[in-house]
Amino acid sequence: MKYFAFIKPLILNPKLTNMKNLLFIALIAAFIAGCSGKSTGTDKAQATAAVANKTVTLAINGMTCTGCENTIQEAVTKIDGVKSIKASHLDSTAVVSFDASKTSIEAIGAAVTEAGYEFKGEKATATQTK
Ligand SMILES: [Cu+2]
Repeated sequence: MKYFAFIKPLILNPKLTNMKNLLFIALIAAFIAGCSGKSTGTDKAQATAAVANKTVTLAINGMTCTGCENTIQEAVTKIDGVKSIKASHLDSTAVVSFDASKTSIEAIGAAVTEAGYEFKGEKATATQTK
């Protein structure tokens, strides 16, 4: 808890302990919590391989920040058969691993479009994993 060590003197200093500072501390805590809980989609990648796993890089336009990445990751993760997704607003891509017997690039693209971004199709060659 290195964050707590930083916050502790702020809490213990009586001069600083007023409502404004408590609010400030709460905002810092919320910010830290928000940043560390970011990579939800990628954790699924560890659950290894069913039958027809496929990993593709998709081209997606319209992402401007990590919030956009999260929006797309959440939308695509909901699709049955999607194993993992890592979106990058810097590259305008999303690397998606999915079970091709359960879903398709088309279905993933539809979810991206529905989330409000421009799906530009597959970018790199598909990798077949067993
Ligand atoms: Cu954004």
